[in-house]
Amino acid sequence: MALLTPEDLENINRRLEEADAAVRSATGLDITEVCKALYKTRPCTETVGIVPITSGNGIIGSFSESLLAIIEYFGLDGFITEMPDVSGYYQAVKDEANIILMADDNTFLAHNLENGKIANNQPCTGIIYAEIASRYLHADSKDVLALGLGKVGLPGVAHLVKKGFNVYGHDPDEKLLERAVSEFGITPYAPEAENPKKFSMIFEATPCENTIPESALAEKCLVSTPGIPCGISEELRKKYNVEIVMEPLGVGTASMLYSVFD
Ligand code: NAD
Ligand code: 2YH
Repeated sequence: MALLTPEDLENINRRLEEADAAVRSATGLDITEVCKALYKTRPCTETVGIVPITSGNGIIGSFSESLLAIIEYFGLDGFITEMPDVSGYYQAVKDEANIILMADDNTFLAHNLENGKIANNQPCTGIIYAEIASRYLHADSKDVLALGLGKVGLPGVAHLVKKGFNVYGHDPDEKLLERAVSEFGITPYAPEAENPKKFSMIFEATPCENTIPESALAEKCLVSTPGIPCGISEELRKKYNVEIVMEPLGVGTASMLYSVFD
């Protein structure tokens, strides 16, 4: 699994402000409003305890600090524990955190200690980026292209199908594609077809560059993508006047937090 790097997290506040503006332009709602509409929850007076975790590849410089900046951006109080791991968890609970945020190399979770709700970053990220795509104000139909059907992409696809969208999907992993077809009834997308379909909404969740074929791009389409690096080139973005929502940590974290609020 790809790990975030300190470079991915540079200027997190500016990235969040830009993402908020992009979400507002695409959907008419800001990130918080999309979260409230999605989960029908709201913050109360929760304090978030952020516990650095040393296992596996260890502490990522600025990961915990970025999480603190993100929760403050969304108007919540929080703190980073002095000690990592089990000692940090103990301190977070003793110091009256209501929600714990912590991540190792595989799992990034939010756990609300008051109501027991727990969230995993991958599905929460997929669901909110899919929700943003589904709310595109300039959509020309209910057809959405989903590229990448892995741990982030598949929950996003399931969410779109549940909302009544027609999902066209692609993943070079045939097992994942077959699963999305059989479980969720999506239509396999074939970019090499003679008259490939164009989309006004694209949800991309891959760790690769240049995944979005030029033939799929409708003029002024929306690309909603958590993928790192970005799946569309600067050249194609300009050529098709593409609107883009893309941010490395904050949008997915907001989705996790709202999914564990009451
Ligand atoms: P994953 O490995 O489970 O899934 C990625 C999928 O993309 C794989 O199934 C792979 O076969 C597929 N893929 C590769 N090339 C493709 C192509 N050309 N067309 C279509 N599909 C292609 O990974 P994941 O956990 O789902 O994460 C996906 C991306 O999202 C990663 O870059 C990850 O770092 C990123 N991510 C971002 C955030 C965020 O907040 N921005 C949060 C979580 C994950
Ligand atoms: O970046 C990651 C993994 N890719 C899981 C996230 C799921 N999108 N984990 C962050 C590890 C943080 C580290 N243990 C720390 O600094 O606490």
